[in-house]
Amino acid sequence: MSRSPTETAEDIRALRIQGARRVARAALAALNEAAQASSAPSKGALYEDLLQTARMLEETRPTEPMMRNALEDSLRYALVWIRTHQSLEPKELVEALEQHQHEILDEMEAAVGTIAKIGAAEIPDHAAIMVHCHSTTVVRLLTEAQKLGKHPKVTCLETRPLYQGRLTARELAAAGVDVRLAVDSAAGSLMNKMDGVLVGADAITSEGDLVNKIGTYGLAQMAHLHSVRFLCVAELYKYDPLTRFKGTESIEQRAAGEVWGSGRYRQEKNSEEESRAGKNLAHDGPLAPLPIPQNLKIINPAFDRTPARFISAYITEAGLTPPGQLAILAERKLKNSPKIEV
Ligand code: RUB
Repeated sequence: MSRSPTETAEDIRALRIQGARRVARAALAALNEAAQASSAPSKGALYEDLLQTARMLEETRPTEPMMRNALEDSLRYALVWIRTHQSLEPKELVEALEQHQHEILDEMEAAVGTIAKIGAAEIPDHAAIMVHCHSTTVVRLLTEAQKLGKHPKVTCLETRPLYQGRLTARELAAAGVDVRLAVDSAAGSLMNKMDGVLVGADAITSEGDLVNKIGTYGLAQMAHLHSVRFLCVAELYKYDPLTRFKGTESIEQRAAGEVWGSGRYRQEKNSEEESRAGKNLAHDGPLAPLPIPQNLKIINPAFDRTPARFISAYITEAGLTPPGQLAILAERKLKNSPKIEV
C-alpha cells in the first residue's frame, strides 16, 4: 500500500528512509502521490498543492540538496507545462508529472550505474578500502568491483549514533564481498593499512567541499596524513546551487536521544552518598540504560563539512572530477533540467 505524502515525510524525518538517493526517490514518489490525490479544480490550484507538499518534504532533512533538486525540477516542470498547455486539464498535468518523474528516476539510475563502473575501474585488485555510513552509491561501486573479480577487502565503520555502517556491512556481505566491521574510533589505527577511503555525499558545495555523515571530515584528515586516497562517489544532483550565494550548507542537528539512548552501562552498586564519600566505586550492578543527567547538553550534528583540499577526487557520472571542477559540471546539468518538449 502506498504511503501518504505526510507519512513519507515522517519516514524520512525518522530515518526509516535514509541516504540521499533513497530520500530523493521517496520525496519524488510523495510529490507524485500528492498530485494523484489532489482534487484541485484548476492547474494553478494543483500547483499550489504540489508546492506545499514539496516544502513539507524539504523541511524534513535540511541537508539534502538532492531531494531539493529533484523536487524543484518537478515544480519547474509543472510550471512550464502549465504555461505551454493552457487548453489541457489538471488530470493531464498529473499524468505528465508522473511521466516526468519516471524520466528523473531513470536518469538517476543510469547515473549511479555509470559511477559504479567508473569507480570500480579505480579500485586496484584486493585493495583495502574503508567506508563510512551507508551510501547506496558506495555499495553499488564495491559490488561492481567484486563482480569484476577485484575482490576488495572492505572495512565498514559502524557510524555512531545510528549505526548505518552495519547496513552497509550486511549488504556487502550479502553480495559476497570480503567485509569487516569496526567501531568508528578504530579508524585512526587502521588507516595506515588502507589503499583508499570511499564515502558518499549528502551535499557538495560550490567550492567542492563535501557534506556527508558526521565523521567523514575526521576520516579525510586521517587519510591525508597517511597519503591514502580519499574518494567521494556522488551524482552531480548532490550539488547544492544555493551554496553559490549563501556560502554554507546548513547542518542538521538531531535529537539527543539518538546519542544517549542506545548506551547500556553497569550501574553503580553503591548509593549516591556512598559514592560521593569515595566508598567502593565498583561498577558491578546490572546492565541498564543510564538516565540523561539534567542540564547535560548533547551535541548531535548529523553531518560535517570536509574541505575540498582533503578530497582526492569525486567520482560522478561525468567521470573522475577534481573538487574544483564539480560546481561547473553540476550547474550545467541543473541548467538543462527539466527537459521539456513543447
Ligand atoms: C547517509 C549518508 C550517505 C549519503 C550518500 O546519512 O551520509 O553517505 O546520504 O548516500 P543518513 P547515497 O543515514 O543520515 O541519511 O549514496 O545512498 O545517496
